[in-house]
Amino acid sequence: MLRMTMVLLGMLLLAGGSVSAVAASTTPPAATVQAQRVHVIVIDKMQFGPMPTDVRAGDILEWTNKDILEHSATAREGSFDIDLKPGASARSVATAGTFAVFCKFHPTMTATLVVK
Ligand SMILES: [Cu+2]
Repeated sequence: MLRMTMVLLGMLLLAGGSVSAVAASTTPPAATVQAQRVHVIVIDKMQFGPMPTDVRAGDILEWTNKDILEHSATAREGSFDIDLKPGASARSVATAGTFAVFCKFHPTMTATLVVK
């Protein structure tokens, strides 16, 4: 009976050890976690506001339309096309490249977005 108790105790200890090892391995190392930054781009008075100059791939772009007209943030090569009702905001995830951006409804509204 004592022998059986010792075996069970040993199994419990092994189980406990493996559980804590799993928990430790699922915690990502701090160095691999990179902050996802948010860049706000304001559309106002029929113009795209200043484009952020420090956007990295994976960052969030938040497009905000302050006008009383509907606008869009549309990439000329087609990689994104975001409709923005008056007063609306929408988010997209930046991908690397240089993008000619325009508004579908007012094609004279243009901007250049650079993502590193
Ligand atoms: Cu527009």
